[in-house]
Amino acid sequence: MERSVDIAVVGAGFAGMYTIVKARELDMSVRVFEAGTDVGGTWYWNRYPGARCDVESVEYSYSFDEALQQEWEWTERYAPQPEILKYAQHVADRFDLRKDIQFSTRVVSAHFNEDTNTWTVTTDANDVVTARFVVFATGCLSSANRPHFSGAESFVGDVYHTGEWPHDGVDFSGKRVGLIGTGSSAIQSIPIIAQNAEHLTVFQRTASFSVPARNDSIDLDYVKDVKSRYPEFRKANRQQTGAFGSTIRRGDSSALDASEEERWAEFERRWEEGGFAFLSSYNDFLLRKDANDLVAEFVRHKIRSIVKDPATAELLMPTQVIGCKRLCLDTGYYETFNRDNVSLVAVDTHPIERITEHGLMVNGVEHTFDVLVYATGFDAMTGSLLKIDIRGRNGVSLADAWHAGPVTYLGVNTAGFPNMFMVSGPGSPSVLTNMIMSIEQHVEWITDCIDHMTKNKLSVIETTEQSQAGWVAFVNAVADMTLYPSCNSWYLGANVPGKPRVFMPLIGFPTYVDKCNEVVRNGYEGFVLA
Ligand code: NA7
Repeated sequence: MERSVDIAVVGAGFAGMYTIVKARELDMSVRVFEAGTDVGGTWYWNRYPGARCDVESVEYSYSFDEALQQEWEWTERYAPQPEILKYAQHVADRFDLRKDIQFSTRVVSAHFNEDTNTWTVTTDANDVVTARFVVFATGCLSSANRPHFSGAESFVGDVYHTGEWPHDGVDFSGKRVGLIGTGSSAIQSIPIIAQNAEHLTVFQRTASFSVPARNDSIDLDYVKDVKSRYPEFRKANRQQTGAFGSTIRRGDSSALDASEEERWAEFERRWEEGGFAFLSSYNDFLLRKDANDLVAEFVRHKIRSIVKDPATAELLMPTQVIGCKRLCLDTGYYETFNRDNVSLVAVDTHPIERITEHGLMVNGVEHTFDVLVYATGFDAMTGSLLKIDIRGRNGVSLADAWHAGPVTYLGVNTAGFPNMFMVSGPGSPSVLTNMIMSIEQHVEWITDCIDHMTKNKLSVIETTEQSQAGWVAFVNAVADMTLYPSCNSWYLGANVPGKPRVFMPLIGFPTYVDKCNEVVRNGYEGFVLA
């Protein structure tokens, strides 16, 4: 392998893979480092039972190659993890991407050298590579959050984290399982683990809102229709706030303007339809608390009607604003609590005290099990970046530059870190969108920028403190117009103790794309090029 490349990339998920495609178009050398043994990123690691995408299959895929999108066949409305991983592997084969990827290699540091305007990237395999540009394609949900509980080492059984699941699966039959967390990963895996295990005890700190996914075999007539107009379909999706769901009927009036009967009938229809369409019946659920209360109450009513034991139903009742944490889509989640082999333990007012040899203690009571599953989520958006020793000008570390929370301009660059790009970084729409659409837009913007620099013989691009301060203020001002900041979500970093509380993603994909394009039209306004 070359010791010097044009572009060094960290991560071979969908972002890293597409960066190879674009770098080759520019005739630039590229080296991708990937900790896993194959491509796929998030979908390589998250192999827990029931893992599946919550964006529909025909949308959660690359759009950059017409032949690719025509030839690939999805089998379900929402693709399961193994199928998405196969898709990523298919793309790697089709475009011969693996020859530019070094697998089983974790990047440990990336330092900017001010004399040469290059980056030196080092890995745990003792590689030292010099690159003109470094692209962090490290993913938003890739750094597992493992809360520290005292006594954790004393537990004698097997321990798993949903985001780092063993490749050959886990057989829970005959086992008593304890599972911590009730976010999306838990809500997808609980129904399946419950079918397999002797007993499942779920430890819930905050009840989540979940609506039926209504996953099914894919509708082949729908696929045929989409494929007959794929570019147009993609364009329509890119015009949506979340870059997906152009086929969702979106109500354009306030929930408060409808009569109670109309509203209830509409909520019922959406509940039957399944998926994120549920929150699109009216236009103000994330803008007005009184509108939000109406739809939240409908879900609570559903929980009461599904869960037979009133005390369990009461515990499962979410109290926060619906949608301010990502809405979960499930298959039989609430129904699972009607099983005799499933119990629910609240750990909100009485948090988990400690882990013991055979279980864990809550409120002085020991709950015992053979296997412990952490479904405790991720150090989202910043975790994977801050695990790497990234140093920019004057040897300043990214961790120091971001000590009060991540600061970026457009979510692609941060002041003091020249020629460094982040794909779907904090401050970009990323996790609030169909990630693959966001990834394509970012990778294209970044590689166009690199092309511009090469053609104009420029060696350095970096944003300024002023540009990023303005951008962070803008991201927060947009969030503050909504109910998003009202609960303790990972969007705010609230799930990781000690993490600065800052709303990280930008709401509104189309406006963001317009802004990125305007920045380019104005000669990379907000950046300094030299
Ligand atoms: P989430 O959504 O962050 O869920 C993690 C869950 O773990 C959540 O219920 C947390 O409760 C719980 N948790 C975290 N730390 C603790 C401690 N210390 N004690 C008890 N419970 C804890 O992660 P997921 O993996 O489910 O989903 C992440 C995203 O992936 C999801 O939004 C989709 O976009 C796909 P909390 O709510 O913080 O009280």
